[in-house]
Amino acid sequence: MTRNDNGPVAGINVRGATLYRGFLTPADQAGMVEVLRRVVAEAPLFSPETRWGRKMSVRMTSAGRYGWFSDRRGYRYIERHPSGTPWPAIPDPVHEIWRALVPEARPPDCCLVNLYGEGAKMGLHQDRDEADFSQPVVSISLGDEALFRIGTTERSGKTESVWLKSGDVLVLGGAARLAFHGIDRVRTGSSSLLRDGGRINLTLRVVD
Ligand code: MD3
Ligand code: FE
Repeated sequence: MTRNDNGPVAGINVRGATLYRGFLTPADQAGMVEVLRRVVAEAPLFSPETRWGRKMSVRMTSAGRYGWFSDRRGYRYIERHPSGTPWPAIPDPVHEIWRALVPEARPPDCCLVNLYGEGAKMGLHQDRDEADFSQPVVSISLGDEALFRIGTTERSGKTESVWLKSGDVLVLGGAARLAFHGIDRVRTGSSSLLRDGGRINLTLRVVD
């Protein structure tokens, strides 16, 4: 990653979250897609079911000690891909982004890879399956633009929407760590980063 050679970058505040626009250069983004292709080759994408038995529109896989999983038995972290093999290691360029933006945090032990194809979205939810909410979450956007919505720690709280673009990185710490958030829609064809189109989001978390 070459992005930080020019010194610190500024983030903008979106309801307590910090958005680093274009944190990754186009070359960084292309390199990231390369390493993610290797992750997906080892740990193929799958479509989890919600606890109500509905198939999620987002396809996903993970890297790191833990992977996020969901089925009728509920949401949880598991130490193996559904095929039974351990998750691949979190790629070095992903660790570099974490260290650059949240150097004081413990290293992430889960890198969730979400792939949004045409029509995929993610309903408003909180990330609260982790043990230590003092640790931040870092989210990396690649490919097509997505309309991201973030509110407060209450489901009915006021929300704010922002388009996340390829190369943007979002840091969720402090009160924003437990904010409700989701993806309302993806602008299909807005980026040519991914050969087959769509959007990838990497969500880095400390699970233990
Ligand atoms: C705000 N992913 O995987 S990224 C998720 O784009 C998830 O795939 C979305 O929400 C996506 O759980 C949103 C931005 C994001 C990620 C984690 C957060 C926002 C967050 C955790 C707390 C608050
Ligand atoms: Fe989330």
